[in-house]
Amino acid sequence: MACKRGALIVLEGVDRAGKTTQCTKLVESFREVGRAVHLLRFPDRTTTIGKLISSYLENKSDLEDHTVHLLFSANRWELVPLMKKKLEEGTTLIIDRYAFSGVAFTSAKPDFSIEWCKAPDVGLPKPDLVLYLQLSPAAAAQRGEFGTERYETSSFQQRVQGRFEQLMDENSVNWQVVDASQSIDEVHDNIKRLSLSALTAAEHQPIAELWR
Ligand code: 2DT
Repeated sequence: MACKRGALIVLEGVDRAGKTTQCTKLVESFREVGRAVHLLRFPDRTTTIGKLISSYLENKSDLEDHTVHLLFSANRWELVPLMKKKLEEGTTLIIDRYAFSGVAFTSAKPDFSIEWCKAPDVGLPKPDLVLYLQLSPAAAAQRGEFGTERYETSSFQQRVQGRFEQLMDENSVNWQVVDASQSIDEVHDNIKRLSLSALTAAEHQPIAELWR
């Protein structure tokens, strides 16, 4: 590799852990120090597939559970050429949710195994760092009411959290748990420190493949 590539950094966690706020702050702080950085979020609701997903999440349409799982995965794959191009140009990608949300949410439904849920995402660009913003159900409840989208109930979110914990047991992925109950600035400082060291470690490594 001629030039240093960018790092692929993912933020995961249950609803209201502060992922979106922290993604924005991380992008801003990388820009301030002159790093090339690009923000992505999944689902990307702007594409044709993303619009189908968005309508499903807003309860405006129903989709069969396996089908919607595969659409979420397809919505990542359709962005892979762009992701690879950016990384190879030296741009760091900060991503709000990735395949781990895909597996955690679908496998929280009855009769879905983690193994089945992972299969369509095997081979995606592998994150150099996955930051898991950890928040207890009690702390999440203090942050106000859930929204009105599909999956936004405390019983479902607790099952999702259990699935994330199972995924984090695997050490093939560089998981780092961040205590999301701290202040926004404290969480940001932790995330920034972990991200900068992932950036340096990734620079001379080829882009790996997830779960392969
Ligand atoms: P937000 O747009 O508020 O993050 O909500 N989800 C997400 C899945 O079920 N599968 C996936 O692959 C991904 C990326 C999590 C999006 C909702 O969609 C769920 C919450």
